[in-house]
Amino acid sequence: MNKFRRLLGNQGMVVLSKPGFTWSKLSALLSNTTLGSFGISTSTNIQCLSATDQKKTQLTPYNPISELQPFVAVPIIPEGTASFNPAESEIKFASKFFTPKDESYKIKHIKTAAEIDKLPKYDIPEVAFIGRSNVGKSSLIHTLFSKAPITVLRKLSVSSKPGRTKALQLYQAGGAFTLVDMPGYGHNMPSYFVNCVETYFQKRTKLVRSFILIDAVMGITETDLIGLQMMEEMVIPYVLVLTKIDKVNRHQLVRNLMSVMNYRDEHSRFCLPQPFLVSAHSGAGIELLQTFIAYVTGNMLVTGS
Ligand SMILES: Nc1nc2c(ncn2[C@@H]2O[C@H](COP(=O)(O)OP(=O)(O)OP(=O)(O)O)[C@@H](O)[C@H]2O)c(=O)[nH]1
Ligand SMILES: [Mg+2]
Repeated sequence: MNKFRRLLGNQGMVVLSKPGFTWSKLSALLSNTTLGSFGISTSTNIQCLSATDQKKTQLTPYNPISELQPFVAVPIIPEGTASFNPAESEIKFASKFFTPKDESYKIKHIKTAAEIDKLPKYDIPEVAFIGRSNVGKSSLIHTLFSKAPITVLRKLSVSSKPGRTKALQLYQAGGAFTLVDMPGYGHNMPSYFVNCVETYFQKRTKLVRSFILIDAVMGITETDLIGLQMMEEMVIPYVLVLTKIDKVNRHQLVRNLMSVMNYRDEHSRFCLPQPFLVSAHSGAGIELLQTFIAYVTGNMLVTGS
């Protein structure tokens, strides 16, 4: 039976031990051929900050986690693990990858496809956004690319009704990377969804990281386990992103973030310890996520704090 279908019928969680994590361990793990195509891109066009850019400026409170940590008894990013904490100049630099310049660097929608064989073959790193229907995948990409031309943004259709995105949608930023918007799982899932998404993760060689979106209003639900267990079973490194943080008060956010941290600590092996908190509406956490995408796709180095 297809793995995804099996997961849909199996809401029990697989308990896996969590190894100690550091950025260097992750890089080593990712450069290991056993994970091959899911590693950090080895592209040679990594860009470095200029000498002026490199002058570290003070970090700004751009990361919603720093504002939340004082209200959470345990460290949100586990002790002994490095946090992704870029300097302000690095964040500014990363935003350029999400901004069209001229003919040489455009943000464009390049493909709609429900079958993996129809996707373009190229040497550009991809990151994929997955999550249950209505969690905010298309909205998040829309905000990441808010400076893209309106024709591109219109393609990123958003709806309060679940099941809006019906196929893989590829958005490319220059030759730097491609963001993949996926159909959501759960309510109204189209019949071809299982093959389309599962085959993508099995075969897409340029995928460097997956972002699993979790609704901050709800915390981790049974439907979210579909994607989470798929990543664990397929040995795909992924990052947890809490969406819609503008919709919750601090108390709810802490409670639902704890559900994400509990899942991470007890059931995940391939999840980055640091969750990202974002709002596609207020823009909170967006610049940090842009910087992480530019970094993980091998387009810039981040030395941070
Ligand atoms: N308040 C708030 N609402 C959001 C946010 N992100 C998305 N939404 C709303 O959530 C609903 C679903 O958003 P989509 O981006 O279409 O969700 P999706 O995950 O792409 O959904 P499917 O394509 O159906 O899988 C829309 O009504 C959005 O306006 C956010 O950060 N804050
Ligand atoms: Mg969508």
